Amino acid sequence: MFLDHVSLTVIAGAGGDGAATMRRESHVPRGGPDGGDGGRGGSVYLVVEIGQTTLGDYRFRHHFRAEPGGPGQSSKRHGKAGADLRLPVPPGTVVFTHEGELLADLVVPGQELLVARGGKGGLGNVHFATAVNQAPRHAQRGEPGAEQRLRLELRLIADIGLVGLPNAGKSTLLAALTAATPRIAPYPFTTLEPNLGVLDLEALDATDHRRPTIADLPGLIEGASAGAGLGFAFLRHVERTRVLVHVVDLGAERPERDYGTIRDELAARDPRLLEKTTLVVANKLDLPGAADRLAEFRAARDAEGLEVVAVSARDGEGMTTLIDALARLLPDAATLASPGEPAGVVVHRVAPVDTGFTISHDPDGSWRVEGRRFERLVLQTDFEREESALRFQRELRRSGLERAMEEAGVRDGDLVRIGPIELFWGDAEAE
Ligand SMILES: Nc1nc2c(ncn2[C@@H]2O[C@H](COP(=O)(O)OP(=O)(O)OP(=O)(O)O)[C@@H](O)[C@H]2O)c(=O)[nH]1
Ligand SMILES: [Mg+2]
Repeated sequence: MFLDHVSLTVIAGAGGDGAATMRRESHVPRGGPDGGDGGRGGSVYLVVEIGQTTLGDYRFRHHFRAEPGGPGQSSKRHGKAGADLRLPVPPGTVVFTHEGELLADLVVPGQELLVARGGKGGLGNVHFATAVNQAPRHAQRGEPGAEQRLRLELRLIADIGLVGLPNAGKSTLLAALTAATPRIAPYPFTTLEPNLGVLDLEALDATDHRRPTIADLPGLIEGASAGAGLGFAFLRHVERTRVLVHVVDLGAERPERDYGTIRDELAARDPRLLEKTTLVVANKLDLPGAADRLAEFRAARDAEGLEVVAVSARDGEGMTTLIDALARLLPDAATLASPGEPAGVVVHRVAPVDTGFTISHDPDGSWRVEGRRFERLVLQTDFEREESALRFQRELRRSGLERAMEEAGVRDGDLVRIGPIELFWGDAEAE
């Protein structure tokens, strides 16, 4: 069974712990903290790869974990960074959170989406030495890696989509138009997953270099839009094609009704599908009675403003006319080369920047600052470097935190906790 949507859990690597080691060398007069930082955990990305056409890689495995960062070492050595994990997905993969929120629409080969960020490495104890505490035993633990449950849905990006009832001859038509070799059989539901082929327009017109892709979709039946048959999962692919080719079996008794069934299903899925550029292919013209039904069928389509091309896919009859019509209906080469609609739309959910903070005074006389921005800031600051520490101070001033702290009554030398870090207020400038 063709895999059209999958659920998976991606887990980034945790950051390595910072080390809390002390220098102990006999010839060094005073020891001191020398614990290095933990390495960053590996992140998980989805990467669009052109060779991929299904989500089959994720059929049996649903959990993917990137490597954790290594722990920091003595002598200020940093832990090794965890390797990132890149999961290949086909173009046309739409990424949702488990809750159904759209994260991204991946259409361009090479496009990458970060789905779980690796944890930051913990800071080693070298960062926590202050004028007051010169031998801190405190080191940060690595940040846990982000974990996310995702739902991936594949919406094929084909230029032309073949739709029709089962057995109408869609696969036969794909085989007649392209080098694809889909399974063809005299019973319905032969095609269980989309087949793709490339139409070589140069074969007919040497100056036409376009190479549109054609998707042969599983047959739709009445009720497909409500989940009947296999077709439902594939209706979503139809939304992305530039031209719909509606294949109708004129060898069957009631082509008008058959045609109407498919149009109704398309409309039930999305009424805009009826507005899509559509070419109607009247197939199996070689069968007895088919030619007699053609005139009436064509007249009805004329009234709707739809073009009909009569063919026998089996015998290859009418293929030139059909290719000519497709060449006319398809967009120019430049547009064709760009991804199908929604053209290149990539929606990344951007977390709102949280600049707020709260200050509280603990009973033991210490202070606590809470606020995502500052918790990150301390994690990113290398307090051992004077330049970084000064930049950190400037940031506190610029953000208004310093003033707010002073208004709250903080004094030089007070202990201030921000996230997992403890600082002594004002000591960096005192030094
Ligand atoms: N006589 C005749 N038979 C055809 C023609 N085109 C297709 N067929 C036959 O119709 C049957 C169904 O063809 P398929 O191409 O498998 O039909 P399909 O629309 O792909 O069917 P599903 O995959 O089940 O949706 C096969 O036996 C084909 O050989 C045609 O032009 N003339
Ligand atoms: Mg088929």
